[in-house]
Amino acid sequence: MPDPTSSFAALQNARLYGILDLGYVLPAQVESMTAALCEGGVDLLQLRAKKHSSQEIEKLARLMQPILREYGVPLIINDHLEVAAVIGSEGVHVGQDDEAVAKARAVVGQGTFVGKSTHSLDQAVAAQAEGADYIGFGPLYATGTKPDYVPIGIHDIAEAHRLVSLPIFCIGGVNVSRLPEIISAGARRVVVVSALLLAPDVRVHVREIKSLLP
Ligand code: TZP
Ligand code: MG
Repeated sequence: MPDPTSSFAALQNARLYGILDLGYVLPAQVESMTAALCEGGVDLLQLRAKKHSSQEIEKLARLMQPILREYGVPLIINDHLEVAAVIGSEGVHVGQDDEAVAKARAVVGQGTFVGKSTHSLDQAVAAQAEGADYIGFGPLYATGTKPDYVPIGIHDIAEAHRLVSLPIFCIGGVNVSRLPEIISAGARRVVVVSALLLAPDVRVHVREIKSLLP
């Protein structure tokens, strides 16, 4: 059972949100990658697996949990609400085509935070009205991690922060070389997937990205 007080506080304080995406990481590497991301200093970590069964995702999530707990990093399960409920993850993440926030909350319980992907200002405002605890905002740039989505660019980031008081995690093609323009555009929090998972030294790369965030 997660401690909601500390996991909601961790969400508020989070700047760098990592995603352990099984499109980039083999199941056998899940524990070592989790440890590397935590040692580097990710503030939140999502398990995202578009091609794996619920059983496999549950098994991998349970391997991640003791490592994440040691570092005080909340675990967020993508899509699989029942897995999140069964393992007691700190958070769950839904997309525009997934269950509504209220339905997600009914499955996972009040103590688990619910995040939602948004791809426009209208969707960002709607996600806040729907009761999400945080939003992803993007993809800012074209990205192989979510290849079917049209990038939204960085020009709406500042307006999103004026309209939405929830934590906003800018996502999609975020990397070290783009961070300065993303931050100048108003971003305070980011999600980084492939740039971290494919880095030659994951720990060093996490530290570098964190040092560049405001
Ligand atoms: N949602 C919007 S973009 C994206 C998701 C899950 C993928 C971001 O991955 P990357 O590799 O950091 O571009
Ligand atoms: Mg989804």
